Amino acid sequence: MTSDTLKYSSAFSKLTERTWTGKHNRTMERLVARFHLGRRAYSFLQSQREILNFNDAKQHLQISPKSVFDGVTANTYVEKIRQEGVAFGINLPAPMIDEIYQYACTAPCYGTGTARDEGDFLITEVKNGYLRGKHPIALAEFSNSTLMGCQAINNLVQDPLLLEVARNYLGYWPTKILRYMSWTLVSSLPEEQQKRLNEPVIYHYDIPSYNSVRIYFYITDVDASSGPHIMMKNSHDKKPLKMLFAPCQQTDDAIHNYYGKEKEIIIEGNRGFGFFQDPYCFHKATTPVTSDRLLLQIRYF
Ligand SMILES: O=C(O)CCC(=O)C(=O)O
Ligand SMILES: [Fe+2]
Repeated sequence: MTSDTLKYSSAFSKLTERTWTGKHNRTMERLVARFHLGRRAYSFLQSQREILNFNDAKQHLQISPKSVFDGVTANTYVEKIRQEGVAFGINLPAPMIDEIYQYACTAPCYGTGTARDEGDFLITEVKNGYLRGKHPIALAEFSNSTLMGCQAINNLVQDPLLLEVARNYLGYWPTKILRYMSWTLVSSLPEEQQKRLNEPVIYHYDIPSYNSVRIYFYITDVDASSGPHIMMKNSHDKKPLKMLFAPCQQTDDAIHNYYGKEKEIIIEGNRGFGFFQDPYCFHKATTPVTSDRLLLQIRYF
């Protein structure tokens, strides 16, 4: 063996060992998961690991006996996410929406920019785009641990239908699940400042892990003027090389020029409206003009 071959074979065995043992190497993860093929390879390795270790695969998950979503089957969503990077047609029951909304009004959240220095605050302390009258604010986020205090969200995390979609899309039972919720707030700040305070308003794709899928639920009504989520259909598995090797953020022009504006989906929906998404697609938030938007996400890894 030449010294180069030795180098490559040792790098490869390190990668497979890390993947199999679950040891974390973020740089490797970001490199591998950038590519559709890298994510598929990871899914394949995980699925093999499950076969060898069957009883353990979902031991860490608490799966409810009954889904809160009636009359829907997981594979319709899975196929759609594969084809387009997104799947619609799932709605939260009204009592759950109320419970999550109430929780968001009374649980601590945190801001970005100078608002971050204030630590935790309640959303009722934000008025006209300012926290406590001093700090401009465009995004307020809830941590996974804060959201663990909301029973409705915990029920969703254990929902068998959502877990089945995640399992069938990823090819293995999720090894980690995170809750995330955010308010995007009406703001009259200049666009550049909004981008600094709420970075997801810039087109981007996420590389949260070797593979991942998400469910999003609007908890407030969302129309074109109240901060709809926007994404580019099919971009989860179709990216030009120059975007794959560039930072994850792109300008609107670059995205529109490559994919075509007609492929862009502006996602509007009433409170309770849900959709699955592959986070490796190009997507972005928008700043609401008329009313604040509350969005819940469950992220499967
Ligand atoms: O708030 C949104 O609509 C998008 C958020 C986002 O890009 C993310 O959570 O990765
Ligand atoms: Fe994102």
